[in-house]
Amino acid sequence: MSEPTETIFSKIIRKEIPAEIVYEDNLALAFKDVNPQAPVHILVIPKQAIAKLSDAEAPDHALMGHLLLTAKRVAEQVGLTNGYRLVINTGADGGQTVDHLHLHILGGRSMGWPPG
Ligand code: DGP
Repeated sequence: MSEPTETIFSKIIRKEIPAEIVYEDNLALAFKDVNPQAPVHILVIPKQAIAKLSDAEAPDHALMGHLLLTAKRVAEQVGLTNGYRLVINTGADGGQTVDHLHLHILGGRSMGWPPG
């Protein structure tokens, strides 16, 4: 398991740099992706600095569930009634570029499969 590190998302959580926040509670934050890959592209992150999904452990069980339900709630909030895709890029082969666990909510268009 890697040590949690300071990332750009840590600064967004602390409101040290701006982000278009669409939802916040004591455990999670959701904000628009700066480089959207779909008409709606929102990131849901834990406030706790878990670097990646493969670092999550049994004590994070409830938090992981909270993140999924938060993604569902945010998707409803922004009107993705026709469906959406959730993506968790994990590690180098997963294409993860920011070492703070995040769920991508992608919507507003029909998604292809398989992903690249
Ligand atoms: P990933 O490849 O799964 O690690 O995705 C990281 C995402 O984070 C990528 O889609 C772009 C987004 N991102 C990176 N830096 C910032 C930032 O400073 N602000 C916002 N809103 N999004 C960012």
